[in-house]
Amino acid sequence: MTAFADVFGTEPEGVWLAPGRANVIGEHTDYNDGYVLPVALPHRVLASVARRTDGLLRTASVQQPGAVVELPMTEVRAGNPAGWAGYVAGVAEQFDLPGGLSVLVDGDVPAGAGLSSSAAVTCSVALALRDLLRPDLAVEDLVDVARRAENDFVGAPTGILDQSASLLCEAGHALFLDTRDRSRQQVPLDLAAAGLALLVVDTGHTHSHADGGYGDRRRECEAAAAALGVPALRDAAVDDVEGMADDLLRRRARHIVTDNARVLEVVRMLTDGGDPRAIGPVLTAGHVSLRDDFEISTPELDAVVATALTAGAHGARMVGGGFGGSAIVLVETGDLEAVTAAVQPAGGSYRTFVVVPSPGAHRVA
Ligand code: GAF
Repeated sequence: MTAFADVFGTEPEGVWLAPGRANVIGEHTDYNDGYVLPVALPHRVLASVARRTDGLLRTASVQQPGAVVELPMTEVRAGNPAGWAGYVAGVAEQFDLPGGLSVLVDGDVPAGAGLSSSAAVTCSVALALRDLLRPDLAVEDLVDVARRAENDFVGAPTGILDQSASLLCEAGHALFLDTRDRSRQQVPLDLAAAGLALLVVDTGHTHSHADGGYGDRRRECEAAAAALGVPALRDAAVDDVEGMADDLLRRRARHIVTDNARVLEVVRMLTDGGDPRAIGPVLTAGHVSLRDDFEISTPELDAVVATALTAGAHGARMVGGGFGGSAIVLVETGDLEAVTAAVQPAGGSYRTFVVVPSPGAHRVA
C-alpha cells in the first residue's frame, strides 16, 4: 500500500515532481522585469494526485503526519485553507474540479531556506492538473498558475523566478530568463568539470515572503521606478539612479540595475568558454549589493559569506528572497571540505550540500 492509499483509500492517478532552485545571480530582479539565472535542485516535491467525486479537497503532507486538511471545493478561496495546504488549494481552485481532489505532497526542499520550497509544491500540483485536466496548456502557462497561487491565494507578492525555475530548468544547465518577454536560454553549467563546486549553506533561519519585508522591497522598487519615470527598474539607467534624491530609493534601484548587469556578465562568462572561476567576484558583489543597498541579508548570511571567502572560496552570496535562508559559495572541489567546515557556526548546525543542476518538473509515475 502506498502512503497515498494509506491516507486516501485509493491509489493516485499519477505522481508529479517539481524541484526547488538555487539562483546563481539576479535577486529581486524578477518583479522589476529583469534577468535571473537559476538552477533546479535535486531537492523536490512529489505530488501524488487523484480526482474525487464527493466535492472535497483533501490534502496531506508526508512531512506533517496525521494532519489531513479537508474542505469542500466550494469553500476554497484566497486564504482558506491557510498554511502549507494553501499552496495546493491555490492551484486547485484554478482548475475545474467540481468532484474535488486528493493530493499528497512529499518534499525534501528545506522550507523557508530561500530554495523555493513553495514553488515546488505549486508547480508539482499545477503540472499534475495540467496533465489530468488541461493538456492544452503549455508548461510555460503553468508559471502564472503557480504564481497566482502564491500572489492571490497565499498572499506572497512574489515574481516568477521560482515558478519558472521549477518548471523550465534542465539538467546540467542554468536557466537564463528575461522575466519581461520570458525569452530564455539554457546555459550549460558543469562546474565539476572545471574542478569547482557550488555549495549551498542553509543557515536554518527561516523567512516567509508573506511577511512584510519582501512586500516592502517590492513597493520601494515600484516607487523608485515611478520617481525615475520608467515602467520598471529594468529600464533605469545607472546615471539616472545615481542622481536620485531619495537615498533609500536610490539604493534599492541601484541593486536592481547592478544585479541585472551581473546576470548578463555571469551569462557571458559562462558561455564564452573562459574560466568559470571568474564568476566568483561577481557573486560576491551581488551579496554586497543585497546587504548594503537592498538591505535583506542577515548577520548569519554575512558571516557565511565572509568566512567562506577567508577560507578560500572564489565567491559567495545570500540567495533567494532574503531576511534569512541560505547562501551559495563557489569553491574549488579540493577546498570543499575546508570551506564547509569554516562556514559552520559553533555546534555545526548549518545544513550544506553541493548544487547538482537538475531537471525541471515532470511526471514520475
Ligand atoms: C523569492 C520570490 F519568490 C522570487 O519571485 C524572487 O523575487 C526571489 O525571492 C528574489 O530573487 O524567492
